[in-house]
Formats: sequence, C-alpha cells, structure tokens
Amino acid sequence: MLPTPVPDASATHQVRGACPHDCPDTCALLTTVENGRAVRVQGNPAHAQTGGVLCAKVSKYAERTHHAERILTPLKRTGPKGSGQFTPVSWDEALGDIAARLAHIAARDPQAIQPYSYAGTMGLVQGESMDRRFFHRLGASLLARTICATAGGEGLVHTLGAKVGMKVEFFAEAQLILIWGSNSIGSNLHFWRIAQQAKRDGARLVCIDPRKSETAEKCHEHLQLRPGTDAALALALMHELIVHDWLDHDYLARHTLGWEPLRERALQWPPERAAEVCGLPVEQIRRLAHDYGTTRPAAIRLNYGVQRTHGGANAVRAIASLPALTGAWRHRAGGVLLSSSGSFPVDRAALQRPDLLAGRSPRTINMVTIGDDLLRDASPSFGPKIEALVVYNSNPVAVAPDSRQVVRGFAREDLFTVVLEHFQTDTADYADYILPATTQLEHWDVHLAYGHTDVLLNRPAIAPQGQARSNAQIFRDLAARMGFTEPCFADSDEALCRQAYGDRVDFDLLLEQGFAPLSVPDAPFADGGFPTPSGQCEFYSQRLADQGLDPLPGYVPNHEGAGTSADYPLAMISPPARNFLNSTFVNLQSLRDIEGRPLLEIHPEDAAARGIADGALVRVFNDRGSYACHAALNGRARPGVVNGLGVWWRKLGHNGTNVNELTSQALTDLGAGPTFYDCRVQVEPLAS
Ligand SMILES: Nc1nc2c(c(=O)[nH]1)N[C@H]1C(S)=C(S)[C@@H](COP(=O)(O)OP(=O)(O)OC[C@H]3O[C@@H](n4cnc5c(=O)[nH]c(N)nc54)[C@H](O)[C@@H]3O)O[C@H]1N2
Ligand SMILES: Nc1nc2c(c(=O)[nH]1)N[C@H]1C(S)=C(S)[C@@H](COP(=O)(O)OP(=O)(O)OC[C@H]3O[C@@H](n4cnc5c(=O)[nH]c(N)nc54)[C@H](O)[C@@H]3O)O[C@H]1N2
Ligand code: SF4
Ligand SMILES: [Mo]
Repeated sequence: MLPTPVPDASATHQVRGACPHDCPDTCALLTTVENGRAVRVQGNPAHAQTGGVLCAKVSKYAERTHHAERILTPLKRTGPKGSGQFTPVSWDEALGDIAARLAHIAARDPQAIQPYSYAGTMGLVQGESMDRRFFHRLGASLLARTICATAGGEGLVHTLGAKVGMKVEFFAEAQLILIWGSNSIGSNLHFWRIAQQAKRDGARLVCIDPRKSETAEKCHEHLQLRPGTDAALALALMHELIVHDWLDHDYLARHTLGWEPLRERALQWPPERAAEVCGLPVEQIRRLAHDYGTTRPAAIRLNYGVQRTHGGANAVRAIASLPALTGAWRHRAGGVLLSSSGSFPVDRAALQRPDLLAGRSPRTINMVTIGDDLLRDASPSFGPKIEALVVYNSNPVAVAPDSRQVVRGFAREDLFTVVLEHFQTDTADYADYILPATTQLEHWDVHLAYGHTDVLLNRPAIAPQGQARSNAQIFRDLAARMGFTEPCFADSDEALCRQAYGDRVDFDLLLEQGFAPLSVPDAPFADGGFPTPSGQCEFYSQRLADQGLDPLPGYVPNHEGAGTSADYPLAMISPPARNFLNSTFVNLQSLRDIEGRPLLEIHPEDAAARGIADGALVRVFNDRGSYACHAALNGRARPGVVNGLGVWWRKLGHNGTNVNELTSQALTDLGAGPTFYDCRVQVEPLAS
C-alpha cells in the first residue's frame, strides 16, 4: 500500500503528478500546495518530455480546481431536463436512489443501462478500472469508445500491426519532418519543441492541413489540401517515388507484404490526378515527393486530424505505408508516429475484470451514434431501449456529433441519467443526479501516453474538495449499494495504480520520480519485425480482405463530398481551439477570454460572395441544424472550406448551440469512428 497523502496543512510543498488530459504529451506536473490549496501547477523539469513546460490550459489547472463553480456535493434534479435546476442531497440519498433505480432496470435487462465515458481523464484508474468492473458485474451494455481515434488506430493496426511508431525524441535528428493532420502548437506542444530543435539543426518542416493553422504558418511549406483527400496525396507521393526510383528495394523485398499490388495502385495516381482531388498545385506535390524521396532521415508526425472523415483509416494506412517504400525506418529519426499507446504493457484484464461478465456478452453501443441510439425503441436487432445512462469523463451533449439528436435523446423524460462531473456542463444539465468528482490534484492515478513512451504516476496534491469522490470511489460505493461482494470491489485507488502494470513497470521508480521510461527500441522497424500477422509492413492486409474490404490503402471520398449538394457548398472542419481541450476549460474565464467567441474561419472570397464581413455574426447551417457564431477572415481558411473551431459549451455560445449542431453521425471506413471533419454547410449573415 502506498503512503497516504497527508498534505501538511501549514507548509508549502510540491507534489509530483501527471497531466490527465487527452493530449499526446502526458506531461509530468509539479503542484505547489500552500495551506492545503493548490496555488501553482508547473511542468516537472526532471521529465525530459515535459521539459518544465506546460501548455496555457493546464497552467490554469489550479484555477480550474478551485473554481467557484466546482460541483462539491451530490445534486438532484428539481426542474425539467436541461433546465439545469438542482438541489444538493447527501451521498447517502443519491447513492441509495441511484442503486435502487439501476437495480430495478437490471432486474428486467441490465443491457438497458448504458455507461458513457471517454478521456476527460486518461488515467487508467479513474478512467478504466472500477467503473468497468462495476458495469461488467452488472451486465450493462458495453460502449465502443470510438469518438476520437479508432479509424486511425485501425489504420495503423492493419499496416504496422499496432499503435506504435517512432520514438518522439528522435524527430530532433530528422532532416525532413512532415507534420500531417496535426496542429502541433495547439495540441502537441512538446512535439513542436522537438521539431523546432530539428529546424534549428537544418530540418525542413512541411505541414499538410486544410487549415493554415498556427503550426502551418511556422513551417517551411504548407500543403493546404481539401479535407479528406490525404490518401490521394499519399498515393501520388508513392507514384513519384516509384517513377523516380526513390525506393529502398531491399527494405521492400524483406519487410513488406503486397508491394506489387500497391505499386500497381499507386501508378494510377499521377500527381495531376491527386492535385485535382486535393485542390493543390501539382508542383507542390512533385516537390514534396522529391523531398521525401531524397532526404534522409525523413520523419512523419501524423496526427488524428487526418482521420475524422469517411476515408480516415485508409488515409492513415496510405501515409503509414510511406516509410517502408523509402526504407526510412532504418534510421531512428525516420518513420512515422501517430500513436505510441500500443507500447504500454497495461494489464487491462486485471484492471477491468471482463471475467465479471460471467459468460454474458452484452450488446455494444457506439458512442458516436448516441444521438440516434437514445431515440431508438427496443427491437430484436437493437435490444432494449436505453433506460439509464451513466456519464463520466465526457461531455457528450457538447462533443458528440449531430447535437440536435443528442439533446433530444438526453431530454427524454423516461431516461434516468447520472453524470459524474467537476462542473455543470451541457451534459450535466440533463442529469437526474450529478455526482461531484475529484480532479487530478485530488486523487491517485497512473498513466500511459500516446505521444511518448514514459509511464507516469499521479499523486494527490490536495484533499478532495467539498464532498467530491474519485470516479473509482464512486463506483466502489455504488457496487457496495448494489450488493456486489467480489473482493475486487474493495481494491483501493492506490492498489489499482499498482495493478495497472503489475511488475512490468518499476513502481518504486514511479513513486520516487513520478515517471518511468519503457524500454522501447530506438529504431523499432530498422530490421522489420512489424507486429502484424505476417511480421511485415502490410500494404496488403489479408485480415481486411477476409472481411470483404479493400486490402490495399485507397482513396475513400468524403460522405459529404464536393458537389454532393448545391445547397451546402462549403466543406466544414471543426478542429480544436488552442486554449480549450475539447470542451474542457471552456468555462474558465481566463482561457475563454483568449479565445474570445465562437468563430467560423472563412476565406475572403467565400465571405464576399455572401456579403459577410470580418467579425460579422453568421448562421452556419445544413439539414441537421444551425449554429450562430462570428466570421473570422483571418487568412486561415482555404477557398471552399470553413473552419468552425471547437468545442464550445453550448450554453456559453450564441443561441445555446455549438458546432456539433452541424456534424453528422456517419462513420469512418474502419473503426466505426466519427466524421466530424466530413460535413457540408452553407453560411449566411445573421442580423444580431
Ligand atoms: N489545445 C488542444 N489540444 C488538444 C485538444 C484540444 O481540444 N485542444 N484535443 C486533444 C485530443 S482529444 C486530440 S484527439 C488531439 C487532436 O489533435 P490532432 O491529432 O492534431 O487533431 P485535430 O486537432 O483534430 O486536427 C489537427 C489538424 O488537422 C487538420 N485537419 C482537419 N481535417 C484534415 C484532413 O482531412 N487532412 C489533414 N491532413 N488535416 C486535417 C486540422 O485543421 C488541424 O489543424 O489533440 C489533443 N490536444
Ligand atoms: N466538432 C468536433 N467535435 C469533437 C472534436 C472535434 O475536433 N470537433 N473532437 C472529438 C474528440 S478528438 C474527442 S477525444 C472528444 C472528447 O470529448 P470528451 O471526452 O467528452 O472530452 P471533454 O469535452 O474534454 O469532456 C471531458 C469531461 O470530463 C470531465 N472530467 C475530467 N476529469 C474527470 C474525472 O476525473 N472524473 C469525472 N467524473 N469527470 C472528469 C471534465 O470536467 C469534462 O467535462 O470530442 C470530440 N468532439
Ligand atoms: S501539453 Fe498536453 S499533456 Fe501537457 S499539460 Fe498541456 S494538455 Fe497536459
Ligand atoms: Mo481526441
């Protein structure tokens, strides 16, 4: 058992922790505590990946934790759903009533109970341990946690074999870096620091992004392609590598599967064809191919922005194939990195205990389609109607696509909804009970990362605020109320921290310094050895062929492609605003002041054609809904594409809407992921 944190009430001291947010950087934190209060949160200089630096958002974490609007007691709804009217109740009353309601539903069919969670915290304890045990034991419906990364994840798994790739630190030694579908300055700041070092050492940086992001404007070159056309670009790069023979024939022969058919396909993609599809100058594609084919070492920082359209997984397959054509993997500063999360030896069975299902196999609901699914009646194919929803680590009313449907679902009077939260979010407004959860400064946790390969430990720096309890504690309490007596429901948060990696990670080292590097080879595929079924980099995937899918990476056009609708001629993407983290931090005045107001970036030509001036209030709309925000003619949008920066709280935006009024529940080619950036709209001025 770990030493219990007893913050010395009088003294000033520092506590080592980990940033809990859904961000590739997973920074090591140092929290300064004075008189039991967190007064400052800083980056731990001892942790190389963090380098003592945090982003602007988490630098405000003390402000967030001690925010006047923190939920500090259980709350019970008193007004109509969505009205946000609640009254404080005791834990005893809240837990007793919730357990009784869940037990009543479970007696008929536990699958009518739906957990809904994502990565509000990425902690393994507060995100995927006692909660899963609870729902497994109950036999509740399972949740496909698809809202972010499954398309790209599947793309990687079907090419490289797992969510693995280059070690991020070696990008510093690359001579060419493609920053592909990533606004690193906004969402992967610590990678950007490494890229800057490479730049100082002479590397060329190329950004591939439909938006002229903060990152794009600081790279040597920006390919401002249409959203969802990356696979076409990657295939054209392959075309040029082939016709100019910038290939590593030895690497192709020894470490790849399906080169012949891929070669044939790529030869159908001359740069002229891709230029047409991507909306890029053909010369720019030729030059990129030349640079990629002739520069050593060449590295690709691919990120999830590339996989939020219909063909997202195929785009990732195509891009992840490139380093095997040139043999870039031979060098530790060559290859591709989308995610490193597959490197972490997490013992998920120990944490989540799927054995508690005891032979039952409940249905799985896709979190992307929660809008439609909440409105579905019982049927043989769907199963029971969803009668209860338990939401934690997520704010679906703000972040899930097609909000109008999501709101209709959450507004159902016959739906019993429990929300574990720090704040009264858009989702919490629809709860029957809101339960106060601890923040990262108040609980134990242990972390993996998806942008580096160090395990981090989070110690609580301060006591739980008000009556807040950790997620794990809340599910432990609910389990007790439901009469679940298995010993695993007694495991403490500290015990769960240890179970996450068992003896695969040195826990004493974690206790001592707060982080522990995994031992991962510097150049993981220098000599092949991909974790695919064939051990090769699989251009051709037999597993995909067996499912009747295209076994080769291909260009899959957007659901809402160019010319599909005269009424909605503009493509819209909705990448994150830099000072918010998805919908987290939107309620922090200091950060909201930096972002100003909800924006739609639009190209001056598209604005002029509609009589829209910079700063004007506009209505953005399609058949799904209508969103009011301000036009920004700031040079970041390309013609034909508008950027609706996300993800504002609906109640803090204009007319109680946000950009997800417009996005659809359509899914990606693989991984059943969302297609937030595959969306067509029209824009018109709105009289204020
Ligand atoms: N500040 C901040 N940081 C964050 C987040 C945040 O909300 N705010 N969110 C976190 C989370 S959950 C995630 S998943 C990551 C997301 O971070 P990333 O993985 O980087 O993904 P996005 O921010 O969605 O998009 C990155 C870039 O891709 C561009 N893009 C959009 N469509 C396309 C396309 O079709 N092709 C190409 N090539 N580019 C495209 C966008 O314009 C954007 O500049 O960041 C994490 N970090
Ligand atoms: N239009 C559009 N929509 C998007 C995106 C986009 O780019 N454009 N990005 C998508 C992506 S990539 C993602 S990952 C999703 C993210 O969507 P979500 O996972 O819902 O992320 P957040 O909006 O950050 O909400 C997380 C919530 O968890 C709460 N929370 C944090 N820690 C804890 C804790 O310890 N306990 C409890 N109980 N609660 C906690 C926070 O207060 C916050 O309200 O959004 C998606 N939605
Ligand atoms: S950069 Fe990412 S990991 Fe680091 S503090 Fe900010 S949100 Fe957390
Ligand atoms: Mo995400």
